[in-house]
This record gives sequence, structure tokens and C-alpha cells, in this order.
Amino acid sequence: MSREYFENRIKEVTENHKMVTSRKNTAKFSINGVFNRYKYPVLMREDIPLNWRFDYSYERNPMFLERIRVNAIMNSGAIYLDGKYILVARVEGNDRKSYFAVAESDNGVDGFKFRERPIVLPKVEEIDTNVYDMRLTQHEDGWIYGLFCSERKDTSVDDTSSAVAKCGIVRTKDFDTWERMPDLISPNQQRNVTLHPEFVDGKYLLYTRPSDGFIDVGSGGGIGAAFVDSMENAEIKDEKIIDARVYHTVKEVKNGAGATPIKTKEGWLHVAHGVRNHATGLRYVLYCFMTALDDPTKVIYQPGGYFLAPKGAERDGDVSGCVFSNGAIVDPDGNMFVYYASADTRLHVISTTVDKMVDYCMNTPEDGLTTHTSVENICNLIDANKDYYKEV
Ligand code: M1P
Repeated sequence: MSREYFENRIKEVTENHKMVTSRKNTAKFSINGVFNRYKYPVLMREDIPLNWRFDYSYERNPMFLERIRVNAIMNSGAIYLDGKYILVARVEGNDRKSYFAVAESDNGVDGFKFRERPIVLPKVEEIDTNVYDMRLTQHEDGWIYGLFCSERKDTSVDDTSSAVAKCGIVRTKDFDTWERMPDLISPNQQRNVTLHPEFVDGKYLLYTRPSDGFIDVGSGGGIGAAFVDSMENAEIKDEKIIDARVYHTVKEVKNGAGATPIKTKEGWLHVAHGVRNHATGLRYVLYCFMTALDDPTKVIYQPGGYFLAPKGAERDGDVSGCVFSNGAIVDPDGNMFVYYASADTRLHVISTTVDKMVDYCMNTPEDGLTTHTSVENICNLIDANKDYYKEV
């Protein structure tokens, strides 16, 4: 292939990349008033730096073909640090392996720029087959922790699709150097483990999701709470379910903690995901709840139903009918950004404020668990509106 062809390919690929990485994002109108979606995703596979994907040598790659392709960018941890909105994105290659990459922005909604190279995760003795979904917690002990799911093949069964999920633990101060601790020791498999940002009675508090595999069956299960003495050799000895799965709700099949809880005047704000089954598969939505300031394991507000569900083009992708979040940011002005992936394919943001979220949690009726209570809630609102609402 000619040098001219090679140069033209580079030009076209670069222009295409610039178009995606430099576009401005704008908030969309919101009928619910609680949050605003945005016009574009904040990260897509097209955002990955070109030198991670293409060999720029004419001798080695005269047709300028993409050598290492990316399938998706999704479930990302998030943190606000030194004026930057920082994401630890889950990037999934075409080979199905996920890895983590740090991307930073000045405003949280666009302009996310990746650091020089993906995170080179320190290894533990039992090598991870796959890692994903890092939750970031700036803990009062001075470290920024990243808790993620580490999967290996389940060698106890003769089944190529059977995995064992554990919680991997790393910590950093600058997002460049990462120290890895031993995986969380737990009597059960663990996905979706999230670290509370403060000590509780001198212990670290983990939100957990004990399970026997990808889907729990039967009764029990949900988001658990476990106290551990140290993050350097973290071990769950005792665990209690604080937000259970419930029949005929958005979290009937399973649920899991999302972003690190956010401290508000009224309690700890949690954005979690709930899953139910239907004719075309699992439906993943986000829902919220709040726990008490003096006891973060005690649920005090639980608005009924989902907070965010897949909409429109968000359904297109590898796992349609799925939104998932493991990262949110509150900036010094009280603006809140929840990062969520759609269809396990690309990453979006919604913006809101802590005040709106607290109002939403405190004043949305709880799920009364029957049709009758849902209708009662509507009738109560109509009655309360009698002196205020006029049809136009
Ligand atoms: O595919 C949907 C999600 O499935 C898993 O989440 P959970 O364990 O809660 O079901 C994870 O693999 C997650 O990354 C993925 O988005």
C-alpha cells in the first residue's frame, strides 16, 4: 500500500477521533426534574487513544489497520479530586477482557481525556482472568481505594462458562501508582463490593453482594453490610443483608451497591442497581435509598420503583435493557453526576444536585408492594393537589 494511502488513513482516523473526543455535551430537558440526561455519552469505545489501538509504523502497518480493538467502555468508578472529575473506566477489549483506564475532565460531562496508558494492575498469586467495575472510595484513612470484581474460572466444575467472583482491592493516592492488597476473603462469591468512606466504630464498612454465582435463586440475598478490621487483609466474618431482594419489585432477582454512598445532611445517599426478569431477559435499572448518618447500615428512606431505566438508544448494545452504575461525583457546589453505562456498551452521565436527590428520596412514595397501595398513592396526590392544580 502506498505511503499516500497510509497518510490519508491516519488523517481520516484522526479526524474521526477528534470529532468524538472534542464535542461539547449538553443537558437535555427533563420532565421529572430530578436529573438531566445528556445528548452524548461521556465515553465510548471511539474515545480510546489511537496509539492504544493502531501501529503507526508504515513498515509494520502500511494499511493502517486497527490492531487492538475495543468493544465497549462501561461501568466506571468516579471521584472528584483537585478540581478534576476522574473516572476509572471499565474498558472491554474485543477479546472480552476488561481493563481499567483513568480519564479526567474539567466539568464532568465532556472532554474526558485518558492518561498515557491503561492501569497496569498489580497481580496477586491467583491470576485474574478478568477484572471489572471498580468502585472508588476516598477513605478517611487517607487512601483512595478501588474495589473491583476479579473473576477466575470455576475449576470445581466441568463448565467453560462457570466463574468464581471475588472482590479485588487496590489503593492509590495519585491514580498512577497502585498498590494491590489480597482479595477480600469471603464465605461467598462477591460482586459489587463498595467501601464506605468513613470508619464506623473504628472499622471499615463494606457493602457486599454475597451470592453463589451470577444469579441468586430462591429467597434471601441482597445488598449486605460487613465490617472488617483492615483493608490490607480484609476478611468478612459476619455479614447482614441491609437491602433485600423483594418479590415484584425492581430488585426481585438481584441488586447491588453502586457508587460509594454520598454523605448528605439527611443521611447517606445510595445509588444501586436492581434486576428483574422478563420475557426478553434481565432488566437492570438504578434505584436509590438512604441510610442513617449514625448507622449507615440502617435504611431510612427508600423511594419506590426505579430512579433510572434504559431509554431509547440506551437499549442498543451488548446487553440491551441494562443500565448500570458504580460511580457518582458530588462537586464542591453540590452538583452531582451519576455515571452509568447503557447496554454494557458505552458510558453516560446524568446531572442533578444533592438537594434534588435528597428530596427525591424523602418524598417519593415507597413501594407498598401491591397494586392497591400504588393506586392509593396516586389518589392521595390528587387529593393533596385539589386546591392547587388547575387543568389548562
Ligand atoms: O451485564 C450486566 C451486569 O452484570 C453484572 O452485574 P451483577 O453482578 O450485578 O449482575 C456485572 O457483570 C456488570 O458488570 C454488568 O454490567
